[in-house]
Amino acid sequence: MSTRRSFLASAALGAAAAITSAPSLHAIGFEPVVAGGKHELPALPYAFEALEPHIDAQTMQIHQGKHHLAYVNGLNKAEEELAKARASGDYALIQHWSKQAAFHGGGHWLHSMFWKVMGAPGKEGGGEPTGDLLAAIVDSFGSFEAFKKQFSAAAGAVEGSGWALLHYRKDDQRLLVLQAENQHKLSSWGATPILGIDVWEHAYYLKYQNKRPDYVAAWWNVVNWGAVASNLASLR
Ligand code: MN3
Repeated sequence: MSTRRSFLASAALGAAAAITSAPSLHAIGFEPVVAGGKHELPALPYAFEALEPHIDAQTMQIHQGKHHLAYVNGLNKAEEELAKARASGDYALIQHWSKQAAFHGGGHWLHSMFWKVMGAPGKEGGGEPTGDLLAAIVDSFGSFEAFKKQFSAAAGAVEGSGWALLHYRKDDQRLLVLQAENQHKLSSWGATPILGIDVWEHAYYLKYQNKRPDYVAAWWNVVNWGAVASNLASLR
């Protein structure tokens, strides 16, 4: 290898290392993490084992490090291919890659939100919402218990892979419990998710196997209500 080539190779490696070893607060939540025009995997705001015993470390490791990463890579690939297809005017390919971008983009966005709205049980996670968030929940659902029931039922009833999501709709200032199939289907325009639970099997199967309701019941112990409240505040 020539000196110049080995310099370029090590510079490229250095750049890659710098990107992956530089987690920042911008990596979490609604703010997209983009470097050099590419989406990046956000850092988890806690350790893999932080959500134990409700969500096990191995599940978190695979979920964030493999599944979420695949959505990030899939979104980057779809956007690249979409640009090429648009340049060539191939509308069949534009259609194909648009669908891929919606699926992987949905996965990237929802997982970024999902990590942020959880926290260590007994610390950031668990308990009940307070303040403006609690008032909004009571306003829209009657009580916190009634909301929990609706949300758990929505999570249990997702057909196949998907999410239960609490949305805020600014137009009428209401909170809505909605489902998403896969990462993006059943979206409701004008409403933004502020809390969500991933009920794809990869989110719980290692620990809970087929018992999705047990996973949903345990998940309430790791909900970070402070993060949900700040998601709501950012939309008010
Ligand atoms: Mn997932």
